[in-house]
Amino acid sequence: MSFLFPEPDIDLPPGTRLFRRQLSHEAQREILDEVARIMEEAPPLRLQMPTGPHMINRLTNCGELGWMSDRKGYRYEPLHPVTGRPWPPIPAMVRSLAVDLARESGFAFAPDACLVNLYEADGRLSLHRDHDEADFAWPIVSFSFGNDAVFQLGGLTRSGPTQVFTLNAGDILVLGGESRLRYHGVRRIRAGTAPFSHPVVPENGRINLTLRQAR
Ligand code: MD6
Ligand code: FE
Repeated sequence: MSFLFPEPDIDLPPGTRLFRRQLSHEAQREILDEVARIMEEAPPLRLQMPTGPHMINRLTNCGELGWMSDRKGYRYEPLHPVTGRPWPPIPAMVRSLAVDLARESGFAFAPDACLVNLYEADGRLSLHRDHDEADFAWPIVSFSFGNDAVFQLGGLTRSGPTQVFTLNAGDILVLGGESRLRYHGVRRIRAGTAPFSHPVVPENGRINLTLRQAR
């Protein structure tokens, strides 16, 4: 397949690849239609963190495994905690694009989990590392929809220097190799920046899909 914008427009550390505006509006709409079906089958949840408070953003999952959090900790589970049903499959187009862009970035990848993050207008995600997966040789590939996110990419320690850049609708971000365990987060959502509206994207909000290989 061909990549529309293979060169990053900012300096990124090794292992981080940003494929800007990789998805056409038509492709974004198709994927958001799939997200609507996923949300019907696997209703979004506002999860509790192991430390007690609830997360700001609601989330759901698709794939064989779904990322979960409650008082018992962070983990991957094969069943939705409320419906008891398996998570719906990862949309084929999303999965194959993620595998292709991971390979293009130098990483073998067989995603079995996809986290769907739903940001309202005041949504954000504090600085974190994704470290509940079995092998950090596998990258994480993330897709952005709706309004822009002000994304923060930090270092390998929480206090390391951070770089701030925008994730636009249609952008695909790969964190692998020496960037796999970099701290990162979403500072805020920029209202009024979505390229189009879609019933599944919250007003002035954003949707993010992150594909992982958990096992
Ligand atoms: C987000 N992304 O973009 C949150 N994690 O809403 C992530 O937490 C993330 O974009 C691992 C790898 C890429 C990511
Ligand atoms: Fe993350």
